[in-house]
Amino acid sequence: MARLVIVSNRVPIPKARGATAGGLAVALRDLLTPGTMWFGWSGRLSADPSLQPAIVEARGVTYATVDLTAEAHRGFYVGFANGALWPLLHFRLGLMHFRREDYEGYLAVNRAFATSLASVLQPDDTVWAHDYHLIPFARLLREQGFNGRLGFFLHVPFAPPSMLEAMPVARELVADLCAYDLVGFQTEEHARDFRDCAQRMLGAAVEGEWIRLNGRRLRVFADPIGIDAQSFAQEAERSAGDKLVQRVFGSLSGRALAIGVDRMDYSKGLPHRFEAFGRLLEKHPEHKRKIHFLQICPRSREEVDEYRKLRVELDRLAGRINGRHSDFDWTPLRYSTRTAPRATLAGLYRIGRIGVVTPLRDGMNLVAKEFVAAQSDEDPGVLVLSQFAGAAQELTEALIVNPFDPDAIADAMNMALIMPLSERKERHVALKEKVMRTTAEAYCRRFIDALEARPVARTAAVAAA
Ligand code: GDG
Repeated sequence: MARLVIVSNRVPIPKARGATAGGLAVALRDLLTPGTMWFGWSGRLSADPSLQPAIVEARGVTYATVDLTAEAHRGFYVGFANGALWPLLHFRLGLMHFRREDYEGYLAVNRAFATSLASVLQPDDTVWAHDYHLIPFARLLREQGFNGRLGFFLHVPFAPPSMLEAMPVARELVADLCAYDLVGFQTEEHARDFRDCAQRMLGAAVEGEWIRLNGRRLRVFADPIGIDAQSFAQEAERSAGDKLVQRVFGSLSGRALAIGVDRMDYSKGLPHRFEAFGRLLEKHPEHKRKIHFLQICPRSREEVDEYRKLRVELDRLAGRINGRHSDFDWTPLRYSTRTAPRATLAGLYRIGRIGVVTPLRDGMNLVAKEFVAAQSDEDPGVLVLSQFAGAAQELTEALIVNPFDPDAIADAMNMALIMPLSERKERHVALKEKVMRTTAEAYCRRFIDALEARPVARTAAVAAA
């Protein structure tokens, strides 16, 4: 059987120090069977990195990584990927800082990755690249002589042509994505936006899910990501009894817990959410002293200016809300920038009466699915979910809100607090059924099956191997 090679910006080598709380490692866990390779950046900066990847074997999986220079990392990761592409794809044109030299750096790192991977690739390998860091990767790997199957999945949203055109190299990016054999998006809306871009910017022909361009055909489809719902539900049930979770439970003294869990990122709508919680206490003073809001938001990408500014803003907002509403023995908003262990997180969701997931724009949002999976069937909490999270396409029984409207979020939180048990159960049964069905395993299987359905036309060896 052909080997699967996963490519992503960061490689989560087991037990690596400083592993981040990102969703990718969790989502792809099922693919990490013996024989698989995972290739990408080591997370290390060095002055003169070798293109020969460093190899670590763990449980039959090969982790192949390369270092980057500080300068390459700055242009590729801080500058172009997170300073230009991320804001663009999250509809934040005002935060998009495009610099041509960053784009050149982005291409250079993709080229270095392609050269490096080609040196360890076999001709019949199947390559699956992940996310906006690797848009030009397929074209550059093809230039190295690789003719095997190449798939790409975008974890974040895509933009319609009118928005994407603000990016000076939009055409190049769309053309580069067309060099893959299969391109997956979180929702049909994002897939359609991409097909529209290919049609409008490149004159590609679109037939259903297929794009025809320069004599090639590629498939562009929606493959919503999920979680390992069964094991997460078990983890939540187990962890609800953990010491730390019990300490939090005890500290509630019978009050309801509203919980939010997000990387500290401006796409997650945290200031609006804090504002909404303040509004809830103003508009519905009957909930005062009866609710605690816990926001867990591990710090993220602090090398990018906007993320540092967000932290300052959240500190200010949390101080204002607590200053205005707290009592000597009640602090309404608790907010922690520490990363919680996964088991603790699962237990905290389970004791949550409301899960507040209100990103301004999000590819999917796994927290919404985790919150649902963690609930008890007898006394389930209520999910308040942004209409602009990909998850809202599936989780329609949540209380769906416009995340730009703090009053609407406050009203939904009020509704969640007063919702009768029978309605909470009814919504939960429907949501849980979906989360249990659209798992990470189903997501991976759909993508790999679609990729392997593509015939390998040419069998030329990898030139650089
Ligand atoms: C991108 C897309 C898409 C968070 N804090 C802690 C912690 N987390 C975990 C959550 C969840 C994951 O991180 C975050 O996943 P999200 O989906 O919510 O968001 P992104 O990181 O922005 O992920 C997103 C995703 O890719 C997958 O395709 O859904 O739209 O933006 O699993 O639980 N985990 C632990 N401690 C924390 O403090 N252990």
